[in-house]
Amino acid sequence: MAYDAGKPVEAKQVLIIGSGFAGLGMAIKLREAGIEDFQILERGSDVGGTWRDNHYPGCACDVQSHLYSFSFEPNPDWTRMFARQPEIRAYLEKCATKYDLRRHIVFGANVQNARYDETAAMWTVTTEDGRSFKGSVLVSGMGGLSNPAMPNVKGLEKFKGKAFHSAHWDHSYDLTGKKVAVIGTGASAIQFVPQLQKVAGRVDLYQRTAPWIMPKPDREIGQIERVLYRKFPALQNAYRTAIYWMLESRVLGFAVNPKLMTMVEGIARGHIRKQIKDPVLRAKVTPDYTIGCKRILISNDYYPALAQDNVEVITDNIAEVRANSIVDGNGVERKVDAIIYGTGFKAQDPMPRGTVFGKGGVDLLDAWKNGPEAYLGLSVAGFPNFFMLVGPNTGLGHNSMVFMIESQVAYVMDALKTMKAKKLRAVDVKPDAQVTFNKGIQGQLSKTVWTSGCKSWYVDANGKNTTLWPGFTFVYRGKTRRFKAGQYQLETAAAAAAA
Ligand code: N01
Repeated sequence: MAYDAGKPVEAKQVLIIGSGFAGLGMAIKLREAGIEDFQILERGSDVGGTWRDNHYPGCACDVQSHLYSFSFEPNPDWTRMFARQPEIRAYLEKCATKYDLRRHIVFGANVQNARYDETAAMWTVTTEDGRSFKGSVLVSGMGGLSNPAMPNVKGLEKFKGKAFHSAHWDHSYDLTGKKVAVIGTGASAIQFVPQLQKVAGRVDLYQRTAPWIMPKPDREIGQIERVLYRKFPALQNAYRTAIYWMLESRVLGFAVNPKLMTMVEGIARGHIRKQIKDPVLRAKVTPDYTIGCKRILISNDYYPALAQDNVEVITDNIAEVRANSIVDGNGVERKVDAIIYGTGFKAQDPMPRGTVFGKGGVDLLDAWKNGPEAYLGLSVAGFPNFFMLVGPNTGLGHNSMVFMIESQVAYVMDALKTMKAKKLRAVDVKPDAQVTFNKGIQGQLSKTVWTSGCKSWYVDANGKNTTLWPGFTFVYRGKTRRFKAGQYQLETAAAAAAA
């Protein structure tokens, strides 16, 4: 969408930040409801969010694509059970085109801050390049994992070779024959290390904590199967439903009875035994915490890659990075041409201080002194007309985030409907509703495998889990089906006019 700097800012009914699954899903439902008065602010130059930004070799989804897609927009053309990044990105681009969303998107709009004006009941969003946008309702579709985290390692800035984060993969740098250090062994690293191993001269893989890895039930989806899905959408839908329930059943182990994880751990141990023969390497890659405490990963090619001669798994901490080498905790120095950070994202700090200001100019981070929290993961007291998609405690370790996003979008849609019907100009969740909701969440979380004693990005420095939904996703769907007007302070347009 063209932006005319000379034009006065026109207030929209809804401003959306981000055009990944969340932002696009929100926009599609707005258009379906006949609401055209909205704008999407996107920092990149195209849609896709995390699936546009992450394009490292081997990048793929670890949730089956029949389920990791919008329920209202099935894709019979998925070529694999677990689609790879280019296909998922293309799917999102196709959604943007099909639902004619691009004319609502302002690309290159990197949000610097958003401020709520109580007098006007209006959000003003300012972008890094000084532009302003206004909207009565602000929907954040920024995602929980969009800002890369860098490791805190001595001497990092002294490194003279090539260095990049997996979320900013530099494809122009030829890794062929190079000595490459990889820091981190999370979901991203286990996908790119097998690709890297094939071309690099040597890979030094710095592992701080071994991840639990299960076999990946991936396969190609052949032409005939795809034709069948196209001809009989009910077939694909039935498959989607079956996958949903299969994944949902995993909550029983994660959150209901963590003892059930012992069986899962057995499968993961078998996976190591089958794919790695060297007992020393086996010992290095075998985790020492309950499976599920950190995100369970899936891969068929990671362990075989580690077993190759040009890969070394280093479990000693990194003591120091020098101009052309890395020194480990044992004092061993290894020369490297490049460092790739597979060190994940700032999941605990979804946004920096100075980004969102609510009533009275309060910074969201000051409202979150005890860590991020929101009512239903969507609304924060003191931040009227602000809805967070993929907000606090709505992440998943067991099922498709797209399911959660669709639940949240439905809630926001019902909020807009309610606001219109009751002629409300502002809705602000009541502080006690937020407190009660979060007490319940934290109570449930305390009994789950995620608090069984490991260190993960699910929990903050104080051991509080601010990222995951503690149970069944259908329970969340039920809670978000209707906007809970009774839990909000409602400000009518008439009362505001009379004041
Ligand atoms: O990041 P991570 P990621 N020294 O946080 C290590 C999603 N995702 O980018 O475990 C040494 O999982 C850190 O070590 P430790 C998915 O939700 C989805 O891989 O903290 N190591 C860990 O090994 C996923 O969970 C898909 O001890 C350091 C690694 O870096 C999330 O994104 C695909 C270190 C970070 O792992 C993040 O995944 C990919 C240090 N100083 C990602 N600091 C799908 O398929 C950190 N580490 C949908």
